[in-house]
Amino acid sequence: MEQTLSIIKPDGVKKQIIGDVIRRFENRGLSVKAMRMLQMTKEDAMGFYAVHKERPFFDSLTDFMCSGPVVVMVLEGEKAIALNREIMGATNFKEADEGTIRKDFASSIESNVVHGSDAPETAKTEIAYFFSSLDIMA
Ligand code: RTP
Ligand code: MG
Repeated sequence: MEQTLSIIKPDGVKKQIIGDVIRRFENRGLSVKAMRMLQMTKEDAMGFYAVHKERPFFDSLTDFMCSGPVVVMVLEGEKAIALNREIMGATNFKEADEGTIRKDFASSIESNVVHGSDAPETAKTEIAYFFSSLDIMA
C-alpha cells in the first residue's frame, strides 16, 4: 500500500466538482485516509511549490493556488502515486488522455483542477505539509 497527496485546486472547488473528482479516485480503488478544506496564503503556496521557484510560471501558479479554497487529501492504494497521476491526466489538459480529470475539467495548463505527488519522497513531504500523523486514518 502507498499513500499520495491529492489537492483539488481552487478551480475545481469553484466548478463544484469536488464530488466528481473524489468519485473517480474511489472508483479506481483509491481510499481517502485524510481530508481537509483550507485556503493557502501566498507563502503557503510558495512553500508547497518551492521545487518550481525558478520556473517562469511560479508567481502565477502560487497566486492561483491561494486564490480560493482547496481540498487536500491523503489517498491510499496499490501504486497510489502513479495511479493518481494516471486518473489526473497530463499537466496540459490538451495532451491528457480521454476520461482523465484534466481532460474532462481543466480549462488551462495552470487551472488543471488537481495536484498529485510525483514520487514517494515528495508524497511524504507533501502529506506532512498539510497533515499530522493523527489526521491520517489507519
Ligand atoms: P502538479 O504538481 O500540480 O500535480 O502538476 P504536474 O506535476 O502535472 O505539473 P508540474 O510540472 O509539477 O507543474 C505544477 C503546476 O504548475 C502549473 N503549470 N503552469 N504556465 C505553465 O506553463 C505551467 N506549467 C505548469 C500547473 O497548474 C501545474 O499543474
Ligand atoms: Mg508536479
